[in-house]
Parts: sequence; structure tokens; C-alpha cells
Amino acid sequence: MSVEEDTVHHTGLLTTVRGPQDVKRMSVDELDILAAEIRDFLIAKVSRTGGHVGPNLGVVELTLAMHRVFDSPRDRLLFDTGHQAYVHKIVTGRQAGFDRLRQRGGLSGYPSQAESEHDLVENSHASTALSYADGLAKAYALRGEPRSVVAVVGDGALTGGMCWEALNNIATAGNPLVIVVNDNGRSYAPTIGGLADHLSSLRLNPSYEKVLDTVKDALGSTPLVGKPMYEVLHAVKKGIKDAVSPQAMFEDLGIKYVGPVDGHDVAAVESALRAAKNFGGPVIVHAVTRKGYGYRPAEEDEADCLHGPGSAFDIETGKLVAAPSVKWTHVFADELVAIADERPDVVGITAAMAEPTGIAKLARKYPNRVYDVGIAEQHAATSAAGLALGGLHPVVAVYATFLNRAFDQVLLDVAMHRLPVTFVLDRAGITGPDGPSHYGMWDMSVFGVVPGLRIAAPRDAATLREELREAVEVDNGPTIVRFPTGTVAADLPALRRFGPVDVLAESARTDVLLVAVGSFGQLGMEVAARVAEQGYGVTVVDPRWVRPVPAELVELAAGHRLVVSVEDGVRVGGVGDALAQAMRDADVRVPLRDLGVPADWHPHGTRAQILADLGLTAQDVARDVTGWISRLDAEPVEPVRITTDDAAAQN
Ligand SMILES: Cc1ncc(C[n+]2csc(CCOP(=O)(O)OP(=O)(O)O)c2C)c(N)n1
Repeated sequence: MSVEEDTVHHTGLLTTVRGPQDVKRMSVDELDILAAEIRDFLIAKVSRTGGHVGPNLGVVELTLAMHRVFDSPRDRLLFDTGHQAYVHKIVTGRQAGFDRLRQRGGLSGYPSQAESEHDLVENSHASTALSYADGLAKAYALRGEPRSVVAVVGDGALTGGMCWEALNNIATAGNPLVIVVNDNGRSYAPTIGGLADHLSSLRLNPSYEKVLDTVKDALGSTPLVGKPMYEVLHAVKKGIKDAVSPQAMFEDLGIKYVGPVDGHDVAAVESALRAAKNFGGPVIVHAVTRKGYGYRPAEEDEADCLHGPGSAFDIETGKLVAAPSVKWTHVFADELVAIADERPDVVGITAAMAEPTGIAKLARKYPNRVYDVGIAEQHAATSAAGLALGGLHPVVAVYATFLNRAFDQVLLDVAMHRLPVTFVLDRAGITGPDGPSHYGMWDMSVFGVVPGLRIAAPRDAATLREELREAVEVDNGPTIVRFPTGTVAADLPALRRFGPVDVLAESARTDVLLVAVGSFGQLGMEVAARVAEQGYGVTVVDPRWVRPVPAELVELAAGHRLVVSVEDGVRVGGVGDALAQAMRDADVRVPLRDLGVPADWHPHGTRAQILADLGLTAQDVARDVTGWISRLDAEPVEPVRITTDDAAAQN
């Protein structure tokens, strides 16, 4: 953005906004200026911290209108997924926090109860808002409280099954409730599926023609947007051949439909919302918006309209400032394509995240071997079961945090049938700026209880490639390959392999067996070096396959005086816990200390900061290990020696 453009909108209206009442008293002209100032503000702030810029630029007018028509916090405003609540944060007095958005101690990237009474739920996983709204509306009806409940939900989030379960109930209950469908035609990429087609068909009705015209006019006078938006909307319209009765689907359900309305026209959205508020039953307001509206690099970003740059970006280009590096995701994506070249039975599944998970690379080479199922992780798992029953080997690539939703599907639909499905969990462990609901720290515990499921935690690029190949070779049950977020560290070669276990470091003394899970391999090496300075010998191992617990790991444990495990997942039911159980079962009485993530809600920050808070740095672990082993010197424990066969018999 040029300096000139940057100053155009700075008439200072935004600085007068301390709460929703300040937006309520503005004139329509002032609102237009305020909307432009909010866009400048968002672009300026988020370009420094990273965050969900595209989605928030698309809901500026929508959010202003909501705060004018409804009285938050008395009326309840819910944002599905929660990634598009920045404008709501600005309106509710949190402007100052944007300098430290998503940074430790700073503003959360999602709604946060601790931040404001205007944030009722702490969400970041999609497709829940309608269910919360259903319950709230029922509660207020029963308690006789005349409050409005409003839920904003994107067309992407609407591909999630919970939304439809909620709609079914909302329609039956008949309570007053306003559902604002924020239809920008996109999840990250264009939203897929029958529902998306249906929403597009809604745009074919005569009032949509009017919306298109209005949007066209607005674009003419909005320098940053211009023709592309009109063309995109129009192309969508032209592409739909079969006009079906548009509102029918919702109205058949028993939910009143209002729209479509131009979501960038505050007055139009406002009048639709007022009508909806006064209706006295469940109403859907269908708002057509443009993701990234008003910021050309976002609007023109084919991949995802600058959905959520993870770190600072250049305002002119929208490109990340950080130098590109090789990410775990890239290594996975490349290897998957290599495997698919050799194995025609290998197919990919993504839940609306083809680019972020790397599955897009496979889709580009083999478009008919990748299925984007929408934001539908449960369906992804059971659909994968179907693919496997049909003779294929599906690779389901999701963020670790999102597979939690599909526990029952993994357990009963996949594992009970011993089906060969590989789940690839990206962003496992502590992820950082997205905060507690995005941490992928439960997977090894939650899925560790699934019979017959094998879990691999690679430590570097070489082991990721290798373990992915081992996973897709398994033909009698599901596998998980999990790895963290960010740049993959340099390869750390093993000294030797014992069963599936890689021995990374050994010494003449066998005081401590350090079990370094996944990407903690390098930390293990540093710990060993530090502890060696205190005169103790540490054997560092990477189990590679953490579930089931390798018998060889138990055998190694038996040959040391102390076992310490360190993992990037919750301690309860984690790798350390499972190893302790396997050792008890094998009557190995060597003491074990398990280091990991306490089962708690850990705040957002960088991954390094959170790991440091949890004592998961080489320095902290070395200090702990030295303390524990030197205390054992005071009360020595005799190591018990058993063989691999003994350990296997117990497992
Ligand atoms: C259960 C779940 N799966 C995946 C995601 C990742 N995700 C975040 S936003 C998003 C797209 C949302 O699209 P939409 O609801 O249309 O909102 P938009 O960003 O387009 O405004 C996805 C897939 C998520 N938050 N939750």
C-alpha cells in the first residue's frame, strides 16, 4: 500500500471506537470510512504478526452491522471457527492488543473469554457455532430471558456435519436465532461439494442479480478491489446450469431464509439483520462476501486469499518476510508423491486443507487420486475406511488437533476392521501462536489406546520419509505418522538400529536411557552431552514407532539405572506412560521419569517459548536428569536384565 493510500482513510474514526455503542451512533457515511480504516488497521497490524487477514477483511461490514443491530454482550454473537473475530475484537475495545496479536501474553487469534465479556466461547475448530447457538437459544427460552443469539458461519464451515445436525435441531426447536451465512465461496481453497454448489445456486435468484449489480457498483468505487471480484462472482453464477428453487432447502427445514445480501453493504446487512431479529424464529441471513476484500494481494491470492499467513508479511506483495525453508509438510508432500508414483493404490484425503497439509502436491500430479471432503474429519476417516475396503491405501493428511474429532471413526470404523489407512498428522505437539485449541498434543495419548494402531514419530526428514514408507506398507491395520510444525531440522543419523529403535548416542557408562520422541532427538543429543559433563553416561534412543511400545525399548530400559522419556504430547497416556506400563508388565524395575506436556490449557506464544515454559529445553532436561541420577547414587537400584524375548512375551 502506498503512503498516500495509507493516509487516505486515517480520519481517526477508528480511534473513537471503544465499544459497540460507538459504532451504533455513526452515520452510514461514517461507517464506510470506519470500514476502510479497519481494513488499513488490520493489514498494518497483521502484516507484522501474521494471522487471519483474508477472512477478517471479508467480514468488516458484516461485523459492524451485527454490532449495530444487536446489543453484545447481552445479545450473544458467535463466530464459527473464530478465526474471523478480529473485527469484533476491534469493535469491542481491543484495538490496542493488536500490536501483540498471537504473541505471548498478547491478544489471542481467536475469541477468548479472558479477554472480553463479548467473547462467550473459545473456539477455533470449525462447525460448532450453530450447536452452541441452539443450546443458548433453548436456555434463554427456558429461563425467559429475551436475548438474541446470532451465529456467523462460513460456507466452508457449513461443510462440517455438526452444522447440519444443529440446523436440524434449530428448525425443530423453533427458537429465535439468527444464522449469518458468510458466503465467500471459499474455505482455504474454493469450498467443495454439493452444499457449495447449492449456495452458488442460491445466487441465481433474482435478488442475487441485484446483489451482483450492487457489488459491481461498489467495486467501481473501491480502488483496491476493482473488476476481479465481480468477475469471480459472475463466473460462479455462469458456471451453474441447473437453477433449483434456491431457498427451498432451508425453508423446507423450517428455517426462514433472507438473502442473498451484499455483505459489504453495511446498510443492506443491517436491514436484513433487523428483519431477522424481529422475525421471532430461526432465520438464515445469506451474505455474499469476498475473502480478503479491499486488499489486492489477498483477493488475488489464488491459493487461499491470504487466509492466515503464519508470520509477518510484506504489505505490497502479501508474501512472507521470513526466508523460505524446508518444512516438515514439504518433505511429506514430496515423499507421498514418490510413493504414489510406485503405488497406484495409494490415494490422498484432505479435509479442506490441501495446501496446508501438502496433499495439494499429490492432487496436482494425480487429480483423480485425491479427495477433498470439506471440513469433515469424521467423514474423512470413515470414507478412508471405505476406500480401504475397496482395495486402496488412503493417506489422510490432517492437522493433529483436528483428528481428535474423529476418534470413534478411527477406533471402530477403521481399526476394528483392521483397515490399512495411514493418518498423517501435521502440526503435532506444541504449535505456538494459535494457542491451546490448536496444539496437537493429545494424539499419542488418545490414539494410543486404539487396538492395532501403530504410531510413528519421525525425528527428521530422513526418518519421516522412511516411516511414511513403512506406514503405507502396513496392510493389516491403521497407522499414524505425526510430526511437528515448521522447519525440519538437519538429519540426525543413528549409530545403530535395534528392532525399530534407533540408538542415537551411547557411552561406556549405561546410567541413563533417554527416550527422545520424534523431533526431540536433537534435544536428546544435547542433554547427553551436558549430563556427560557431570560424569554420567546417557544412551539416547529414538523409538521411531512409539505404539505399540517396542519390546526392544523395554530391553534397553532394563540395561540402565534410570529411564527418562521426553515427548511433545500430554504425559497422561503418552509414550512415557506407555513405556512405564510395558516395563511393569515385563517386571523391569528401573525407575522411569516421563517428561512431556501437562494436560492443561497452555497459552499461545512461540513454540520455543511454550516448550521453555514447560521445562522442555535441553538445559532443563539435562538439569532434571542429572538431579535424578545423582539422587539414585545415594540409594542405588540394581538393574534387572531381561531379553527381548521376555519383553515381547509381556507386550
Ligand atoms: C475442525 C476443523 N478443521 C479444519 C480447520 C481449519 N480451518 C480453519 S478456517 C478453515 C476454512 C473456513 O472456511 P469458512 O468457514 O468458509 O470461513 P472463511 O475463512 O472462508 O471466512 C479451515 C478449513 C478448523 N478450524 N477446524
